[in-house]
Amino acid sequence: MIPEETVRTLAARLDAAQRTVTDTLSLADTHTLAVEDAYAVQTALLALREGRGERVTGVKLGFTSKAKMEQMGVSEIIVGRLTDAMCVADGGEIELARFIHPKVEPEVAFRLSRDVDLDDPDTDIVSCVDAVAPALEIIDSRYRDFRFTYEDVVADNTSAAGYAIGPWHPVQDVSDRAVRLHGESREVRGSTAAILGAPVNALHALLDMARRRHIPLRAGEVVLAGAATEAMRLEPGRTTCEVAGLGRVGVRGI
Ligand code: OOG
Ligand code: MG
Repeated sequence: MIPEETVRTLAARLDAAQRTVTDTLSLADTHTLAVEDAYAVQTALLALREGRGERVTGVKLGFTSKAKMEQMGVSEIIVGRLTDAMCVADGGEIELARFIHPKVEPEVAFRLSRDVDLDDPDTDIVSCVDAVAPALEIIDSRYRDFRFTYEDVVADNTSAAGYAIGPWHPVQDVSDRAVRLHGESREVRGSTAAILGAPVNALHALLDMARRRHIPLRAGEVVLAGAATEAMRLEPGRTTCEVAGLGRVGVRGI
C-alpha cells in the first residue's frame, strides 16, 4: 500500500481537477498504484465530497460491457460511488461547462429496498432490489483525453460525474431488452444483454466487489449496472435513453 499521505494527495489532485474543470495526467506517470491503493484514493475522494455536504445516493459499475471495455482498453469491472450532487432530474438541464469532456451512456438502474448484508455468505442481492428503471450516466474522466490505466479510473471514482433516472418499474426480467441512446447528432443502439449477459448479473458482480472493496450497499440507494453500449459525447441539446418496456429518460445539455 502507498502511504496514507499519498492517498490523500492523489485524492486532492483528482478533486481539484473536477472542481476546477481542468484535466490531469495519469497517476501512473508518477506513482505505482495497486488496485487496493486506487480504491483507497476513491474512498478519500468521496470523503472530500462528503465533507462538503454531499450524500452518497448509490453505486455504479463500469466496464460491464465488452463495448466499453474495448472502447477504454481495460478488461475488468470497476465500481464507483454516486452522490446527490451528481443527480440530474429526468428531463433536467446539464450545464456542459461544469465538465471537462463529458460523455453519456445508456444504462439500467436498480433500486435497493433493503440494506445488503455483506457479511452473510448467503445474501441474496436480487431480493434486496425492488425497482428497475432506464438511466443515463454522464462520465467525465478527470484524465486528459480520457486516457487512463485501470488503477487511474478506479481512483477517479470511475469517471462518475452525473446520472438521471427514468420512471421506476417493479423488478422484472430485463435481459435482452433493446436500448437506444439518442443525441442531437448521433444514435447508438444495443441491448441490455451486453451488460454481463443480463443486467441482473451486474448485481451479483456488485455484491462480490462490494465485499472485496468494503463498499456498503444501503436501502434507498441506486445501482447503475453499467453501459449497454459505447459512450457518446454529451452535446448541447437533448439526449435520451430508451430501454424497451421501461420507457425513456432524458437530459438537456446547455
Ligand atoms: C469509466 C466508466 C465506465 C461504464 O458504464 O462502463 C462506465 C470510463 O469509461 O471513463 O461507467
Ligand atoms: Mg457507466
